[in-house]
Amino acid sequence: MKIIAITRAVPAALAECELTYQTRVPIDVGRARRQHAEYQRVLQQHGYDVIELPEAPELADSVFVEDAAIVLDECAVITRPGAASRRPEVPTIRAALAPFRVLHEIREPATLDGGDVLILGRSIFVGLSKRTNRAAVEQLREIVRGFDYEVIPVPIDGALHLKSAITAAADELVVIAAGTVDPAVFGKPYIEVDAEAANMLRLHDVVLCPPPAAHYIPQLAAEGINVQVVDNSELAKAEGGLTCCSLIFASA
Ligand code: CIR
Repeated sequence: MKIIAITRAVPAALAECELTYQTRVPIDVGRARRQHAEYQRVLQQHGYDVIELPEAPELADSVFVEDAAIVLDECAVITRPGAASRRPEVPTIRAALAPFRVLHEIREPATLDGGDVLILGRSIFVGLSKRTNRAAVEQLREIVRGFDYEVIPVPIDGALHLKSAITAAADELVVIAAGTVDPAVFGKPYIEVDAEAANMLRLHDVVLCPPPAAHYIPQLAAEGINVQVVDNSELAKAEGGLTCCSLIFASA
């Protein structure tokens, strides 16, 4: 079995990205591209088959492929991103996933960003952010009916996406940006961290974390979690985290 990681090249228009909570600061696109190449290299180093989609130069947020789809073992759900500027990203993601999964679609009036969807076992948590609404929760519930998932809406506060604020660092440990969500929702042991440290990418053998999370490494190591720091500082200026830059799934 292969594990695929779909990514997309960093676009020339990155500096015109959507921003919700952060202030716009200059972004060095060249540096963002080098960091993104390193991110892809790390995925390959851990055995993932990286498929890089061609650059969409004018779609400023198109490197954040996570938001355009949710990939489950049983199917994939093509989203309708909450920011209208991001909807043109969807057709190429749909085409990229078509060889791998039966596809379903989130439709108007629903809006959903993949970054709001956290899957823990058979639970699909959906962040009710500025990008994702209750209609999306209902549509997702209907799509996965029959696959034995529970779809659970989660109010979030002060974070762009649910996964900006929460990472499942292990089956039994969630990492939460303090004050963003009610930890009780997940029914798991948790640790609270600074907002910029909470988005980590759990691979099968390691958890990739951004530089601001480095000082939590001893705490994570004490839980038996192997951590690797990956510098995504330029894309972080566009409010992107490590999960946002890939769609990871198993393929036959
Ligand atoms: C946006 O606001 O849509 C982008 N600038 C950042 C998207 C990051 N994606 C994610 O957290 N899943």
